[in-house]
Amino acid sequence: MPSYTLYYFNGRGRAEICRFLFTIADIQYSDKRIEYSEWTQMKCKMPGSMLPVLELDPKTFIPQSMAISRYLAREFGFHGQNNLEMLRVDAICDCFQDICNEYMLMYHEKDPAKKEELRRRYELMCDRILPYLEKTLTSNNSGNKWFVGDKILMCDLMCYSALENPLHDKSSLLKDYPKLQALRKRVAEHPKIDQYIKRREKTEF
Ligand SMILES: N[C@@H](CCC(=O)N[C@@H](CS)C(=O)NCC(=O)O)C(=O)O
Repeated sequence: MPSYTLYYFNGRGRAEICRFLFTIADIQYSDKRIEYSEWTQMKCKMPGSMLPVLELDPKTFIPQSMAISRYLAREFGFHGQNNLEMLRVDAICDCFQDICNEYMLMYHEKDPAKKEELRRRYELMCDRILPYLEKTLTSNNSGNKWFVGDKILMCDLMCYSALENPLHDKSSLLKDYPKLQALRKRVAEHPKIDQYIKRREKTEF
């Protein structure tokens, strides 16, 4: 097994799904949290000048949060049992990621008028995607277990991690989506995830 180092800022953000995967699979990794003061110097050395980046063995640096998390999910057995299951898992994860991307654009915008416009875009995205996710979840085991098959997979972890910041912004975000709410609770109650959430550093985003 390679040695893993995950580089990201000191926040949950786009890296938290990778941390969840390491946690649930019980795999050791080095969680390198970069201060913004270090980032200016480090930026040009990272592929694409962005984070998160996964270092696999010394000096193999891979960017893109979703590519990294899919790779980890496949390596650790949390991406589904066949190509069709993986397609389903990917589609669900990309839906959560679309919400996450729109949220982050809005969150980082400083100009009040532009922020308002971005909020509208973000809310439209939620209104489009959350009903689809609720329906998709309900179609498997009446929505009372996991999104795909009978085992917790990366898409279930995404339901927790990708919605953390949006729920912090608006705690009633899932009021019309009881199955998604209950799924998040099941994920949070998984013994390894529960321990991790209790112990992890409290960060702003
Ligand atoms: N599509 C990429 C986006 C990566 C990205 O935008 N990362 C931001 C942090 S969330 C970043 O590196 N910002 C630092 C900068 O732009 O200087 C991914 O999902 O990993």
